[in-house]
Amino acid sequence: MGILNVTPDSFSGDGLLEVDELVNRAREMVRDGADVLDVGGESTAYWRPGYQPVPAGEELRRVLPVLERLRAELPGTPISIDTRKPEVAREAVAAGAIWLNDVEGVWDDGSMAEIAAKHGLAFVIMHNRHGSEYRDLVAEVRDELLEAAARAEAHGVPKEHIILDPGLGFGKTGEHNLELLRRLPELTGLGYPVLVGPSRKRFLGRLLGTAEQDRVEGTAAAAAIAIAGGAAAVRVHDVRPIARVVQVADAIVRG
Ligand code: HH2
Repeated sequence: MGILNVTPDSFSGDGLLEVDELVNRAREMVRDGADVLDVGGESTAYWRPGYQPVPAGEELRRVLPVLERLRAELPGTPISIDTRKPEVAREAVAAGAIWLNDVEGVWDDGSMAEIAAKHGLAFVIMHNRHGSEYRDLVAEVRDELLEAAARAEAHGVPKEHIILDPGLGFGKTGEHNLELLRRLPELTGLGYPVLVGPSRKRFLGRLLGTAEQDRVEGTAAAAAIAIAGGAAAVRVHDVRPIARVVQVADAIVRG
């Protein structure tokens, strides 16, 4: 999954607001091996102190022109909308998105699941938590993901449309992220495909002492371990190198 951030403030420094540049980046990602493109109009930095939230209208002004161009110019590539707002999800679907990626999916009250059910979308439920206190990290992440999946199914999302994501960096310390990657088989064995998003994240920067744009090798290590741990997909900024890493890791592990 290639990341297309239509934002001025994404943590990784890759955000763009210019539609032509985003479409060119999307083409390149598809050429380099991305199977899905994830378009987001609000940085998940929204939980940081002092962050100015992006109203739905502004988020839509950012993402709709990109979605429309991608639908016209890359018709064979599934497009995902990365949003936590139902009103954005609805319009994004009308503009061609067929995946719904909700970083607050684990807290969904049914509004997102109903949109996913009504339109037959793939629904990514990401784990998230305020604070990073756990008694038993992997068990709690697993149980909260399974509860959210059951709620989505109760709202009509077919089981085979649900994808789970441990939410690296969301209510997790660096150590938590490493443990989730190390113990990923405990999540990938639950009967749902698992998506993992390690790309350029701070836990890699802490280990390597490098800035966001200099974390591709760290992302590669995490992506290979995720694939070896049974992940079905990884969400990344640097598609060209990581698609190659994933291809080889997959061939080694799955034959
Ligand atoms: N991480 C980010 C955003 N969305 N979605 C899923 N399913 N999994 C993730 O790990 C995930 C996500 C944060 O990364 P990015 O989009 O690069 O940054 P920002 O939110 O600052 O734009």
